[in-house]
Amino acid sequence: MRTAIVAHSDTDGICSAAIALSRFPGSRIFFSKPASFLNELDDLREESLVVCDIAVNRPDSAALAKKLSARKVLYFDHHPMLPGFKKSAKGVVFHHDQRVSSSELVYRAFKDNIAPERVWLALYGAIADYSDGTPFIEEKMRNWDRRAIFFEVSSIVMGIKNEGFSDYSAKRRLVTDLARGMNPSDMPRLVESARQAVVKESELYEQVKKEAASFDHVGYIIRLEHFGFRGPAALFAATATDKPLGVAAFERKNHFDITLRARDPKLKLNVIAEKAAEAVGGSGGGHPNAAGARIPLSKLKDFLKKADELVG
Ligand SMILES: [Mn+2]
Repeated sequence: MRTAIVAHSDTDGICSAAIALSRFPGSRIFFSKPASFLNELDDLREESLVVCDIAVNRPDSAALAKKLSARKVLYFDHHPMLPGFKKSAKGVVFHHDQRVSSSELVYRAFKDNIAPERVWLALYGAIADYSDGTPFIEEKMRNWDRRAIFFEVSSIVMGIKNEGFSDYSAKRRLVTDLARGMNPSDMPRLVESARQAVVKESELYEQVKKEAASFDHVGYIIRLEHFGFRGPAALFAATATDKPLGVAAFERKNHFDITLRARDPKLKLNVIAEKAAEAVGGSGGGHPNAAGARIPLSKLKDFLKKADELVG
């Protein structure tokens, strides 16, 4: 049976896909997003699917459950999932745990059938997704030089922020090479790309330091150029204004794309993003420590005020 691997295109998704490809060599690799996954499924002719790190989009969940039930599917995810989804997607095998990265979930499922060194991919994906504090990952980290592991993680996390590695075909090549046992630092030009991204990120900090504004509890920055640095932009907005919550708002054609990060680990950013966005007619969500929202263009101030209230 032919297998397709469908993954989120961030480092956790790439590492998840590479572990899955080690398990099912020859599979085709696709990248997708929650909002487009339902439609993109129609382009896949494979009967068997391994889905990695793709959150279920709430409005699509019933239709998605139905489409997935018609195939043989292994679904690995760590995003919040509607309780009814797992039941209605009959026959789909779920590996779902919000406390761990997708890479950890995929590795644990396939570890007995792949090279033992593929555990590195689980470590890279987990660290990239800020999910390396789990008992499983902590135990595995003890076997290796954590400084070398972090070098590899930085090479891929920062490297894919630049053009040349940010498109799907470049990422598909990374998945293939990682599945063959190459490390991020072995990939031609990836380390140099990561270095350039680090330079851009420090320029970004200088810009945020100059331009960030704030409410009582929220530092924010709008109209930044580097869309690929949303997380750091939001975090730097909090740091530069000395506030617990940071927001970066990117103006798109018809809406603002908002990213939230916090310096205070107690803040539940997915809850803040969802409530503040819904209060202004938008939508939001994500993880407790990394969240985002999409809101109407005219509602930025209202969104920020609401987020400010929710923190205070
Ligand atoms: Mn993930």
